[in-house]
Amino acid sequence: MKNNRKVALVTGVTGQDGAYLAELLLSKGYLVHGVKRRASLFNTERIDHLYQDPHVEDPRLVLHYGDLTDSMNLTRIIQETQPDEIYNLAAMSHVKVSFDTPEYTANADGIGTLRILEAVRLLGLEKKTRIYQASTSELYGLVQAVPQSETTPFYPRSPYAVAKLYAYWITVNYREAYNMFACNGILFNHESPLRGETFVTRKITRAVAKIGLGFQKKLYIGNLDAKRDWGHAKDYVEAMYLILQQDQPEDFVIATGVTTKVRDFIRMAFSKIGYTLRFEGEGVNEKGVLDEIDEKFAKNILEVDQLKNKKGDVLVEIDPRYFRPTEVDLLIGDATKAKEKLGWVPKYDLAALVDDMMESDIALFKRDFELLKAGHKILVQEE
Ligand code: NDP
Ligand code: GDR
Repeated sequence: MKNNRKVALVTGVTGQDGAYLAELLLSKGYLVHGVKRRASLFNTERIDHLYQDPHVEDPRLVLHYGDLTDSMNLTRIIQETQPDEIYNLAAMSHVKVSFDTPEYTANADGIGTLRILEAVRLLGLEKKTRIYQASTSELYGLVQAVPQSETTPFYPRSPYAVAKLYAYWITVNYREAYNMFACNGILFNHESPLRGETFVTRKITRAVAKIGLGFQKKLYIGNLDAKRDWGHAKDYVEAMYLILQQDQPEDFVIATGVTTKVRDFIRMAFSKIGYTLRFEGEGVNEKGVLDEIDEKFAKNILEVDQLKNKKGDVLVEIDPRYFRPTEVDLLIGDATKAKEKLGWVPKYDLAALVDDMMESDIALFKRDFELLKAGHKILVQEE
């Protein structure tokens, strides 16, 4: 604590959750230290609104160059900052990419967590510093039981999830072995206007916003039938904070308890630009309402490859390059423990999340459209 201010160290501060969490902690009066990787560009877009000139007296947000793969660097930062709380959010967080970079993912996401725990222990900070580990619903992987809670067995299905499994258990082990206040938040998917552009929800809202504005013709997508429990990142960083404010260190599932297919997220996003998306093979009942899609037929859609809107344009096309070698078919979380013990109450449901993301992406591309009209060359890159 400095000037009676609590000190937090946030790894992954340039990411979606890091940005929302830093904002939350600053609003609570914390001094926030963020670990940022060196990149050839600034790469601070998500936290630029929080930026403070490092030359000001008593800054409240301080960035440090660092990397989860560098033990000495992490140890030095922890020694210098003497944090009351560490939020370990840094990770190679893309499940599909982890199949391409499995060793790196294991190093950063798995051993990276060990490096932090061990640094805290070696520095003799285990009684002072509380640690939050960003665990994930990907741990559940191949469905063992639903809804998934703190007691559901894990069965990871990707190099990412296997690395996070190590991180989960080493966090539990350090808590039990050294009495450290180290906790896992097992967070289900959470999204926002700050979500990385290659995760499915943001990819969809960007594409749909651009299709609506006439910038893009089609959305290329992978598995339409995966089911995810999607919440809003703003709600989820509140839970991270609450987990570290408890009397006892414990692990918590954070989820909405509602699961939705990728195809239905697409449908909701298109409805925001006034399109009723009809998936190939879907009928319309006598009230003009789309029939529920038949599960057997849904499988065929992957072969048919096309989804059509009412005018018959193909707006969404399956591209197998987005399939994963092993998929997680169904996630639906049970956050009863978090609701009861943390008093955690999410403010956003899925409809409000889609609204927020669509409004933000439509505004973003309208601005790009103005720039184009004014003669600026802009590159809007998609996967
Ligand atoms: P992002 O991908 O948006 O952010 C990841 C952050 O980690 C970025 O700041 C990134 O830096 C940083 N990072 C990546 N590799 C390293 C490294 N080797 N050393 C230091 N920093 C690194 O992820 P989210 O914000 O969505 O997620 C935060 C955490 O929560 C992650 O650990 C993720 O695995 C986990 N999680 C996320 C969920 C979600 O639905 N969002 C659900 C459950 C868990 P850079 O900007 O330089 O790339
Ligand atoms: P996920 O998120 O793998 O659940 O991991 P992602 O948004 O990448 O995928 C969700 C589901 O959508 C399917 N899908 C596609 N996914 C992507 N990225 N791109 C596509 O074109 C596409 N088409 C279909 C996927 O197959 C999958 O079933 C996220 C990350 O934030 C992790 O870090 C975090 O741990 C988990 O959420 C909880």
